[in-house]
Amino acid sequence: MKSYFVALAVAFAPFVAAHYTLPDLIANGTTFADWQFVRETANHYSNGPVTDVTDEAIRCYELDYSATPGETSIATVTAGSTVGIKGNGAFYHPGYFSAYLSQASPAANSAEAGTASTWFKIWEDPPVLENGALVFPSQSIDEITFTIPKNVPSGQYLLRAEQIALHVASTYGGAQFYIGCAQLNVVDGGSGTPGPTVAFPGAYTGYEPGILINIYDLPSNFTSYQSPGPAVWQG
Ligand SMILES: *[C@@H]1O[C@H](CO)[C@@H](O)[C@H](O)[C@H]1NC(C)=O
Ligand SMILES: *[C@@H]1O[C@H](CO)[C@@H](O)[C@H](O)[C@H]1NC(C)=O
Ligand SMILES: [Cu+2]
Repeated sequence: MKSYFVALAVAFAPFVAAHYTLPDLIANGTTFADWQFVRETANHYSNGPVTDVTDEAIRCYELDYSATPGETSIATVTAGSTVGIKGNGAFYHPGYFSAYLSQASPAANSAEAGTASTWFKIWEDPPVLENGALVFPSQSIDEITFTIPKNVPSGQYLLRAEQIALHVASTYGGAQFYIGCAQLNVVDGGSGTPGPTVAFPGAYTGYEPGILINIYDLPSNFTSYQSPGPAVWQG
């Protein structure tokens, strides 16, 4: 049965090559197995994006909201260490990448974790304006890495990585959200007060200038890409 699905996935691969999932946590210099520490997402076969920012799928895109958290392991990581997320292929589309943390109560593998306004941004990789056009640093690479802030309090967290692909974002609902949430136990943390915090859904309206944008025809008065969502917590 399993090999049947593998064969099917390989057969369809040419048609879905432009889409991707974010299944692998990188920690301690190791890239871990698909869905070991990242909650398996509903697009694990289709690789398709979330496009409705008001849908609950915008949070972690779980295959099953109640069962998937408990089926996923929790990775212990040290505050101040480098972590990351690897895709199941290159991030083919041009987009805005960012990462958020949420304190996870009662635990990172509980369905309740991250359902309140508890998410703060810890990293971003925005497009940059060069010679009048946007350049996308995360495009065509297959992994991103960043630091767990040294001052984040120790405890259970969800780590949410997201690329907002902008290749067809000139109309409302066109931006494509590629999402993965890893379950973490952060140790050796500090006494910072992370913020500002937002909820998913809730963080985006879909009308932000960094989400509803024609990247191929920028307005003449365009000066820089405006990141959607909260500012990065400086720790
Ligand atoms: C990473 O290293 C720390 C410190 O040695 C260890 O406690 C932790 O279990 C490791 N995490 C993973 C996911 O292997
Ligand atoms: C750029 O121009 C558009 C329309 O001409 C206007 O709506 C927008 O506010 C302007 N943006 C800035 C940053 O000045
Ligand atoms: Cu795609």
